[in-house]
Amino acid sequence: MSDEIRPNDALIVVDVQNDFCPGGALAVADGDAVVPLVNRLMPRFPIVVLTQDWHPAGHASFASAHGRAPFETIDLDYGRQILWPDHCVQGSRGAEFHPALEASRAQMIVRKGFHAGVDSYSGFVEADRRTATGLAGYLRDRGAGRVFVCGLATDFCVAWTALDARAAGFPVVLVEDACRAIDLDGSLDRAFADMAAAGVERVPAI
Ligand code: VGL
Ligand code: ZN
Repeated sequence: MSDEIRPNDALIVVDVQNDFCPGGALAVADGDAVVPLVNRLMPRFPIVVLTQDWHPAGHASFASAHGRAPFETIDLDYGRQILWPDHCVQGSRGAEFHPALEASRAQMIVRKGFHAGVDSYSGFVEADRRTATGLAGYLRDRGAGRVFVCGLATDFCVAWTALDARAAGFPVVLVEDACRAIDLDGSLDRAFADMAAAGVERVPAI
C-alpha cells in the first residue's frame, strides 16, 4: 500500500498466543512467523489493540465439553459451532501471548470468549452476534480512522474481527504477511470471499 499510516489509524493484533503457535493446543502452521512482523508494525501505529482468546475450562467451543472429536461441528443455541481442542484456557500458558510478542506496545487488550456458553472469534461481537466486547466503542472514543488487522488465524478470528470492524463502520485493511490461517474445509477461501464482499482491503504488506 502506497499511502502512509495516518495519525489515527489503529492496528488490531488478533490472538498471537502460545496455543495458536507451533507446539500449542490449536497450532496454526507457521503461526509464530507473524511475531517479528507484528513487532515491527506496532510501533508505527498510534492505536494498538491486542485481542486474547480467553476461555473458561469446559467452554462450549471445546469438543471435550460435548464428548465429541475436535473439528466436528455442533448446533448450539446461537448457531453452528466448530468444536476445537481445548485451547486458550484462562490463566494457562497456552493463553499467554507468544513470549516474543512485544505486548507492552499495546494500549488495550481485549479478552474474548470468556462466557462459558458462547464463543467469540471476533474481537468486537460474540458468536451470538449480539454481545459486544466494547472494542467498537473504544476505537470510536480514541478517534480511530482506519483499522488494520493482522494475527491468527486469518480464516477465523482475524476474518471475523475484520468483518465486524467493517460492520462498525471502519475502513479495514488486512495485512496479509502478518497473518497465518488454519484453513479447515475451505475456510480460508470463504473468509477471503466474505472479506472482499464486505469491502475489506487486502494488502500483502505495509
Ligand atoms: C481461533 C478457533 C478458536 C482464532 C480462536 O484465534 O482464530 N480459532 N478460537
Ligand atoms: Zn477460541
